[in-house]
Amino acid sequence: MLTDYKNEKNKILTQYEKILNLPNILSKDITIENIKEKKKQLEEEHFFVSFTGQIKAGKSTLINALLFEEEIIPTDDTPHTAKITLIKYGKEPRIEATFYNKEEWKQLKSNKDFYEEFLKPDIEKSIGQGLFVDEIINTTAKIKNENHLDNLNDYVARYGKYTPFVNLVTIYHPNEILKEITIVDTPGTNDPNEQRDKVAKEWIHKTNANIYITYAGQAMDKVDIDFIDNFLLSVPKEQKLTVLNKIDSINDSDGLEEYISELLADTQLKRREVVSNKESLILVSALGALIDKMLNRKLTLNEDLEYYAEQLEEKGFLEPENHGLLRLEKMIEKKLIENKGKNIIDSHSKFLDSIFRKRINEIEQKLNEKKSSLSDLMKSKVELKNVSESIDEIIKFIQKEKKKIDKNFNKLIKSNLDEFYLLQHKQHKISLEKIETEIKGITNSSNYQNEVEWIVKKAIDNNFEELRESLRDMTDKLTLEIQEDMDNLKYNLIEKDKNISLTLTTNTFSIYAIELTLGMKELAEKQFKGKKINKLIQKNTNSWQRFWDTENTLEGINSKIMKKINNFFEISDNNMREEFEDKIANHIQKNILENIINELNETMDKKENEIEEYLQNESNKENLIEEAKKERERLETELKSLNNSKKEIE
Ligand SMILES: Nc1nc2c(ncn2[C@@H]2O[C@H](COP(=O)(O)OP(=O)(O)OP(=O)(O)O)[C@@H](O)[C@H]2O)c(=O)[nH]1
Ligand SMILES: [Mg+2]
Repeated sequence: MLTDYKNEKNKILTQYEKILNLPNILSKDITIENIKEKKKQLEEEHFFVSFTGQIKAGKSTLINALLFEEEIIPTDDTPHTAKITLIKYGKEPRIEATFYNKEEWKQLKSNKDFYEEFLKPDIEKSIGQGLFVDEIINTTAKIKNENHLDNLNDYVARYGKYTPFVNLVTIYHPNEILKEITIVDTPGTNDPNEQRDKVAKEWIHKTNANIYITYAGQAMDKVDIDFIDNFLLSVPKEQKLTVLNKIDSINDSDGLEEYISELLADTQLKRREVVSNKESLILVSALGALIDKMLNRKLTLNEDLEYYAEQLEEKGFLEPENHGLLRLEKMIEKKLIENKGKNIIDSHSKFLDSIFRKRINEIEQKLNEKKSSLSDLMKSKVELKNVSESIDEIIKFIQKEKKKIDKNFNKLIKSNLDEFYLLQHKQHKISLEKIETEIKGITNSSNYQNEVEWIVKKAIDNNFEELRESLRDMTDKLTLEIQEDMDNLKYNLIEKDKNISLTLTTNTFSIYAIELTLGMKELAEKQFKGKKINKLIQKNTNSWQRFWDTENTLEGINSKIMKKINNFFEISDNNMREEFEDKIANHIQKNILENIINELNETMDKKENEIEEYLQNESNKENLIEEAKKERERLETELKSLNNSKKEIE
């Protein structure tokens, strides 16, 4: 019955072995220790089958019949099994008792009611037998071994010498079935001792399968129903059996039939799927089975058993077909062990599968990430190329603009100055006409020189005042025009690249223009006091003075001096033109154009650096792309080899 399971188990163990030798099999969630641990779990796998039920149902008797074929674990009319008892495979029979450690003991004693009612009387009995608590309860759990089973009573039975201090008892026994299952005998669950009840119930959850024992005469009363509701409803059908014990206690077979029919008809039980049909209820006489086995082994029966043997023999319950143990054995194998085996095999197969699945998923995920990062890299490489091209374009644009600005400014200056000179010329003409009229009006020859001087000086002053006005107009206009040019440039550049920031301001020129116009007055004085016009008047009027009265040539003298003055104005016009041109052009060149060019150069430098950076990035990107491609190939190979290993192992 176990061969299938064994074959499957060995197959999985070999698979574990192979997997442990595979490179690259470990994923984030599965470590080598996990796999080893799982393998060990399977190697040592035991099915824990717990025997549960009310007190006196016959759990211990049934285990004795099933495993030991003699009375090994204590049974009695009074509640007897006081501790959880594990029965495991061992070459030689022995007992291993684990006592409570200090911490556990303290906790146990902290339940005052339990202590007063159960623990204290038991401890006192133990002390009466010469035991010292401090000797047994230590900081770490103490394990006591006995290399025979004779003194089992001392550990598990009520009033056993060590029983109050025992946490768990393990019996080792050479029965072959124990190689496959570990039996757990539990204290009766309707024990008034709550503490013991709790421990028994906890163990039901730790075990892989459960055999619930109820007994004829009192089967499936409220205690049973409560127990089933609380602990057995969640256990899958394949992992539980229900045993009806003590069938010998019902007098005739008709009575038994009737009793079972009643149980089957019970709606409460039906609803709980505890006994759905005859087969689901295993009928046994544990006592009959035990005695049968003992007699077969030719063991001597004690007085009690001798008494029961007589009665049971009379009723036929020493016959295997009547005491039903064989039926129970078969059911344990067929229903629990085989199913459980399947469950265990399934769970390990699933784990094996998950080892591959997780790793394969991991690699596939990495591969997908690589693929998408690769396509991102490609995309960004194209983007980079676009960016660098657009920067290139900006640089070219700036270079063109630089040339344009230079040319434009010169044109602007020239056209504005031309306009200004035209005005100046007109103004001179007006001044000269005024001078001429006034000179003609001079009647007194003795004061001629002074008069002329005064007239000319006044005209020059006046002239400069007028010129200052038009100079201011001209510079204002020029400022506006330059600013407009620069604003256009700024706008065009920002259109091309939002990150470009330029100041490009004409402020220095507007301030300079005010200075320039203020300086005009000074210039006028310099023109006059610089003695050029002054001397000219003196020199000419001096020699003409002599002819004033005699020749009456005033008209001639006036026209002569006017010619000189005209001439002077023309020369000074030209000088001034040169000076202005120089000053304005110089200032614009130095303070505005240079600034603009500098700013543009800086922007260009920045952009050139950006291009350099992008080019650098681009070559980095190339490298990254190469790396990503290699990694993609590597992952693809790994995936292939993993899939191959998976097929091979299966
Ligand atoms: N007539 C009869 N008596 C049985 C049968 N099985 C067990 N008994 C008796 O029932 C009493 C209790 O049996 P145990 O095996 O100690 O029952 P248990 O379920 O282990 O009880 P606790 O450990 O106290 O929970 C003992 O006196 C047994 O001899 C049976 O099949 N027929
Ligand atoms: Mg018992």
